[in-house]
Amino acid sequence: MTSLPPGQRAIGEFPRFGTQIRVRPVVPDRLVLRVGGDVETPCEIDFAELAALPRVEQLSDFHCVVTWSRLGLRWSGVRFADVFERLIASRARPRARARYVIFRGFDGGFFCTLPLEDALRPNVLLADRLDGKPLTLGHGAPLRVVAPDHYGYKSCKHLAAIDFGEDSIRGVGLIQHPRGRVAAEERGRVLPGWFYRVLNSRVLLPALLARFRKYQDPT
Ligand SMILES: Nc1nc2c(c(=O)[nH]1)N[C@H]1C(S)=C(S)[C@@H](COP(=O)(O)O)O[C@H]1N2
Ligand SMILES: [Mo]
Repeated sequence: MTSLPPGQRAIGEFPRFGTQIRVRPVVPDRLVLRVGGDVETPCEIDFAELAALPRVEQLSDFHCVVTWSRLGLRWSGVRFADVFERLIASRARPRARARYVIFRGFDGGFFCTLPLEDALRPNVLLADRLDGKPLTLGHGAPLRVVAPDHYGYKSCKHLAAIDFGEDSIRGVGLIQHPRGRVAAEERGRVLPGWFYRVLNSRVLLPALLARFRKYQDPT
């Protein structure tokens, strides 16, 4: 929380952002997480079961790959590690070769991958509150991933499903880095971090921030 990671700049606001700008997320009637992919038993986790896990509150910074950062957000929710260990591991039984988690949102097919090892870090949350209030639709209601050590595109909003698999499932194609750690500037697949840094900050940042400021409320 003290200094910014390489190539990032702090902004005062926390804008709604992402790839699904034009999609109006529709919250499903039944609040469940579907668990599937390379598992022994695909299953569902009811949101009520999440509510029985220990609640945590966490202050963390948020770093979007296009180079804006928002410092000191106060999230609350449950740890993904608790969800995995207490609900997913015994019920779904992911296969040992499935080293990646794929998080899927219900806004038009958004998904992202994280190595399971990274997703199990204690600061990776499934959050339902931000700065003391229920998550807004713009910021990923009813439940979103928060992975502060990874670029924002790993923090899947509107979480609907958790699949297990391999890195061959490639998120946003060429763009998404399989790991996406901020400290290592793993901004994108194939090209080095500095290349995406320059491209993103000069081209994507101004264009996307301007557009998203118009679409803060997706309702
Ligand atoms: N479901 C979903 N999750 C998503 C996105 C999205 O478009 N859809 N965009 C990602 C990107 S690129 C960023 S920077 C953050 C933005 O989160 P925010 O809108 O709460 O600022 O969400 C990430 N998670
Ligand atoms: Mo982002």
